[in-house]
Amino acid sequence: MKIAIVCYPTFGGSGVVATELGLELARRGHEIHFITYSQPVRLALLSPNVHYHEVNVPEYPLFHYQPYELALSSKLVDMVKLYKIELLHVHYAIPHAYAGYMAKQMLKDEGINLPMVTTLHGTDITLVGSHPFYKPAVTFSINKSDFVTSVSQSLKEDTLKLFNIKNEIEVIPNFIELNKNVKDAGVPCQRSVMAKQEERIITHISNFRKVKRIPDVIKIFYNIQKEIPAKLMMVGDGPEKEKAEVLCQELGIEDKVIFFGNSNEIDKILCLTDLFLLPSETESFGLAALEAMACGVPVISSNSGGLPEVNFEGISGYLSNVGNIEDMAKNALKILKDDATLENFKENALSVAKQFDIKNILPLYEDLYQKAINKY
Ligand code: GMT
Repeated sequence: MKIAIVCYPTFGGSGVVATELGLELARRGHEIHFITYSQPVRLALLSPNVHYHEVNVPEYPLFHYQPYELALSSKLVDMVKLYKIELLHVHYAIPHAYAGYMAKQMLKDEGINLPMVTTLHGTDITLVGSHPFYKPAVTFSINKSDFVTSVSQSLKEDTLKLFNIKNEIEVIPNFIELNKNVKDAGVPCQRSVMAKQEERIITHISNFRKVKRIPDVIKIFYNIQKEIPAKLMMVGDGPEKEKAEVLCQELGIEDKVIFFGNSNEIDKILCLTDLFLLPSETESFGLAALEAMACGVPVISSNSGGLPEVNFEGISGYLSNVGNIEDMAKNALKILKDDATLENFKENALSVAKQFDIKNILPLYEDLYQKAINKY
């Protein structure tokens, strides 16, 4: 199939899922066209099956806001005609499903039917999309998509609660490419560079937005390091990062916390990690937790949104109510207290991650694409 994928090219989970999906589809022989405003961060190599088309928005002083949706829908029309693209898959409803629908209509005018699949990722529904300023447009674009998927059952339920949806929503969970982590590639985990032999290594990876509850991450770690020797690795960048650095200083733990910024080498960090923290306010799925588990890292998370669908209580880690940092620290210590318990949780985290192997999930998208193409 010839498929156009529209996504955010940044470090966010939706862009990562879209990119990894496109790359695996290309490996399976499909022709993939990424259409977005810059090359997706996980898209290192282009190949005959993987194309990238940049959306440019010309600056004009009259515009207070530059019209990205307009440029995106025009680019979609041009690329669909040029490459004879058969299907459009948009990730994140705002504004991608809206621009996709406009492209569909423009193409229809020229006698071309372009089926559109929209994947809902989380904040496009729970945080941004349900804002009254966006709600009518988001409802419209979801209802006008040919097929709609959500990355968890919890997100599906939230969508049905928040919007007046007439379309079916199919749950297709996020996935992970196993056997790609550095241990399997024979690259040694350089643990000794990061911590002393006796220290446990704890990691958090995110976009450091409010929804991630970054101060909770620091406070959970603060409680852990009072009991056992430990280091915290904070990976990513965003609005809450500076405050987190200040909090570490106030708590006197700045020498135990390393801030990395955004990284393209997540696997190298996860392979030397003992425990992953994700105490988010809400998380439609929690891809970062799954990526950790795929590297054999147990997870301490909140129990909100889709997290219970990914992190299994007492097996791959533990889940607590949002904000209950005492419980999260207590559970972390339960996992970290001795080598045998930690080893057990590490093995279990990996086996749970295996359920989300891309090999199991990708055929669900392929079947849906075929249904969408057959619709016309
Ligand atoms: O994690 C974020 O805030 C970024 C956001 C995105 O759309 O890039 O992530 C959402 O989509 C991910 C991929 O489907 C999910 O794993 C995240 O749970 C979801 N984030 C939230 O719901 C807060």
